Amino acid sequence: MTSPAPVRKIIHVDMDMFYAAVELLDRPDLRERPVVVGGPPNSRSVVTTANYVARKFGIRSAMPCAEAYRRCPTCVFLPPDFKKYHAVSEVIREIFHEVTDLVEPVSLDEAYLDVTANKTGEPSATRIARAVKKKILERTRLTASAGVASTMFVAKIASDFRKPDGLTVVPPERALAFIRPLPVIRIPGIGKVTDRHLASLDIRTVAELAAKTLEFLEEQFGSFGRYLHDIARGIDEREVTPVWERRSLGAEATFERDLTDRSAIEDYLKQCARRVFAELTEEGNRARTVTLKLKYHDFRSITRRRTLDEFVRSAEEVFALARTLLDRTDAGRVPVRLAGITLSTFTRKERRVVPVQLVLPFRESMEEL
Ligand code: TTP
Ligand code: MG
Repeated sequence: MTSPAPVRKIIHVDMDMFYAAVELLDRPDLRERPVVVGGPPNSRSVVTTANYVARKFGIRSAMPCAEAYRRCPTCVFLPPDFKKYHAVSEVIREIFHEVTDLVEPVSLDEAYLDVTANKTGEPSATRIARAVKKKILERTRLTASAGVASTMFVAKIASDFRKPDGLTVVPPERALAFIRPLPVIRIPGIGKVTDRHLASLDIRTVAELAAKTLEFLEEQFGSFGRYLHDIARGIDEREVTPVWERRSLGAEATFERDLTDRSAIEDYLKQCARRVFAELTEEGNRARTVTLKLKYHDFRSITRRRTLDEFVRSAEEVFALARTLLDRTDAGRVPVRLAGITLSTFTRKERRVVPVQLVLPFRESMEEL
């Protein structure tokens, strides 16, 4: 007989107002001011993030900068500098890997760590999380929030529970009590649309979701229904998957208002391309496939994809490809509510062993090794 797997100990770490916090390191004079990281207010770019002072005005990620300016004309707009975020991201990843190699980065500022067995000899995930936060503060002068739980989704919700500089620990026996009163929108993967759909069914809290049967949820939400059913019961068997096993990397945003102006969509895709390419490089990964995703105003989702023979080499190239893919959509004619870019068909740099004597036709298959 095999003994049951030990309860997992998962930490989710997420930096506080990441891009803004990094910018404020260089501009401490702006600490008490509302600050947005994004293009100038008279451009069509969107807010990447805002500091907590600006959030009091209702300013959020993916909101047009013009709208942010309307809400808060005294706001300071700083242009994003991905090199800086990249550098900080590297530092925090190093800290994570001092604890465990079971690290799954979600973006430059966010990762899951499975510390069930770890390199530190410390059995308490709470103490490890505290130590990680302390190291991050010491080495980057920035704060992070962390959540500790036995499943990935509860750890993620927990890290967001008390921000900034928070630490929320949810022991397995308290997980259900912790999630049940929460509004369903707090469940990772539930956006405004699903939230509205659930509200129309009188489901507003996780407890109300848990009262529904699997059949009912599958009927309403298709395959996503199974996820909702399990999550509401605290079930999440996903495992922390280190980056080299990851298959794709993407960024997307739902706009505040549907966009019909094609160049406004392009502006957002340009930001997206920079972000995903920075993260890809950060991971030491390379990608050959660029996928453009759009959701039209009527919630129709479409994807357009292109796989190259060579790796994409720059954010500019990712953007150029996304733009040609955009030509194959109705963008500009039909209002668009969401856009995003995903990179896939990865090969790790280190693993790309292409013997020089091989002639070109073999190259494709070799790159998959
Ligand atoms: P988040 O962790 O979602 O946000 P945040 O770190 O700014 O704030 P919080 O304290 O609530 O965690 O995203 C991390 C960074 O990713 C963020 O600083 C900017 C970037 N980003 C975008 O560029 N566009 C987006 O739509 C989102 C959500 C984030
Ligand atoms: Mg964050």
